[in-house]
Amino acid sequence: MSLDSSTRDATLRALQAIVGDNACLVADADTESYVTDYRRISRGKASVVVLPSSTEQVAAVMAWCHTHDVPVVPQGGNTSLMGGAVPDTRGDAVVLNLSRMNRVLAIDTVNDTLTVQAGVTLAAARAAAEEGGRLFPLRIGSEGSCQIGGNLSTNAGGTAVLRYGNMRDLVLGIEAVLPDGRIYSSLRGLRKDNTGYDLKHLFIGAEGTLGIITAAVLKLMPQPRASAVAFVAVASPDAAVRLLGEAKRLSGGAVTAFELISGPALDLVLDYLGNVASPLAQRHDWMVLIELSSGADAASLEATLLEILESGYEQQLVQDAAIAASVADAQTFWRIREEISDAQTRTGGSIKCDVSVPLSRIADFVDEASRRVLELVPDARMVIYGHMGDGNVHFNPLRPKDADAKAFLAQWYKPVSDLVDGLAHGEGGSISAEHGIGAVKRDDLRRYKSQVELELMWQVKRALDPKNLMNPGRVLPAMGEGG
Ligand code: 2HG
Ligand code: ZN
Repeated sequence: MSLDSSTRDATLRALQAIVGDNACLVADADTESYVTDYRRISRGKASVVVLPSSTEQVAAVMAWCHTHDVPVVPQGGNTSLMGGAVPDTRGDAVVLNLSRMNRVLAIDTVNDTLTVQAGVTLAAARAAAEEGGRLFPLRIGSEGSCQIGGNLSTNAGGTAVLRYGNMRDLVLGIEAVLPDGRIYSSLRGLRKDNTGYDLKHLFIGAEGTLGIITAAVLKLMPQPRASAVAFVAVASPDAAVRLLGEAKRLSGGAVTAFELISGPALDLVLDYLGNVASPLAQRHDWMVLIELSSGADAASLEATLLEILESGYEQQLVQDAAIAASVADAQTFWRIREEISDAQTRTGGSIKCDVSVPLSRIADFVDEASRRVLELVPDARMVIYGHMGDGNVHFNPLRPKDADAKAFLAQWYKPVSDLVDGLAHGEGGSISAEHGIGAVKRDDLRRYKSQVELELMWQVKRALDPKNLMNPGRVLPAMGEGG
């Protein structure tokens, strides 16, 4: 069903009265970037894109949409990889984008908290923390565009989860507008509060299907005094896991990041970056990027890193290593790691599987899944990388160089992702470790969640959003009876 023009006009007029004419977009040229997803895979339609500037405006928009049965798609920086932040093609939904709600509201360096509106970018939140002499530790490649509201709605992870946890672990309270316009708030900055259900967790990771997060109180951490970074060639995924064990043991908890990079992943990103050289003299099948950080001074932290690498050499886990000798070196190592995703997007034809298994199973999983995928598609480039320290890898087989991207995906996307997801599930793992479900993985949930889990998800959904207006068609698979 597409929206008739009188309904659209009525919606536009009502929203303009709430947020002002300039904060409502309808022309195709103006709405294009709000209805197209980050990977340019799905392009939907919106009746209106609305950009409120306060929680009260969000509440008024939601109340109006609720009364008039208009679906709402909440949107932050629109960097989702799963198509969860753009509307479908029906054209009846309002996209509610939070970019204008980008104020840092308060920093409390005694309570170690930062209170922000949802449209503050992750980079801006990190900068505000730094200005106050603190660290906000969430770290993901899209930090310049992604927003705190989206980070919360997807329970974002990234490269520092090993040390600091996911977004869910980094928040003390939120404010959210419910589908009917009521405002829920737990913006109190409490580290202890056992007064019944912790309702904020319903909205975190819900991808905007239960309400819209409009503000949050984030936890701040002490800034580490020093960090030390190494780019290390390892003998195998198993060697990587054992090296991580050594690093944890010898550093006493200073391992901040432990990222796996396969040979083909490094080839791809170096090709994409053009002017950046590999930190290592030779090509290797497997590498890890290790970062330590702590309250120790730089010299002792580097000594610890050396000790870890030496122990790795002795046990034949490590084949070669480059230690960053400067901040610029460390930035280059990290750039190489962080640009792999964009290198894939630009190349086209990559099958993205964002899987996690218990750390104790990850090495076997990577070996087995690689073997099985190569049996199926012998010339696929095995771009495998990511947060090995969390048991989470981006297992993203890429089309052979001379294959057409579209044809490759049409033929192999489903068989390969079903194979990889199935293996991860068989190891007690997850088919979406950190990217969420959105539209892309929605129907797969039916296979990987139990009936009880799916029923509970729908029961929560119906309790909060009985009209099914919030980000409809996302996250929850339709269920035979009553879904
Ligand atoms: C990363 O770790 C991101 O770089 C993106 O989670 C991963 O594009 C991907 O598959
Ligand atoms: Zn990742």
